Amino acid sequence: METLGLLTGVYSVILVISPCPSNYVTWYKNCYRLVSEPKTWEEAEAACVKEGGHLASVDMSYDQAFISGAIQQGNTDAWIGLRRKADGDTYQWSDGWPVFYTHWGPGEPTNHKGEGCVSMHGRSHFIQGTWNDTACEVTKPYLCKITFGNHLCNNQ
Ligand SMILES: [Ca+2]
Repeated sequence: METLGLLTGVYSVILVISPCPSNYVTWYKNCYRLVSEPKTWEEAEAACVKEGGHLASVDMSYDQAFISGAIQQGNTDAWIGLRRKADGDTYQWSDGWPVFYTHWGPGEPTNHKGEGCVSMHGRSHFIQGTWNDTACEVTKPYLCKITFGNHLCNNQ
């Protein structure tokens, strides 16, 4: 009974106080914000970390659908949190999630040298919502994600 009371209390707090900062959208225990000011991938990740999150990871297909919708609100491609590791072969999410799911565009990732950062195509692209590995130094809008209840995911 004590546990039930505690849980009821916790849920009440969640219902009353949104766990997301006011400029974020809440979806499935995560907060998302599309930032239109273009930054390089690393600057964008740093800006998201400053707000208590990371560039958005896409953990499953329903995340892909939501995140693609969020990015289509802007005009152009936007950075997500995927980056190729230094070994050149595998990718990792900046928030430490394992890479279970990918949604590469046709022929992607092209794996050109120096193009290890991943953006999602915006609505102006014919394959909107698909992923593209591109040069990390290019500046793009970006999507931050804060996972509430678990801010301790600062894996590198
Ligand atoms: Ca590419």
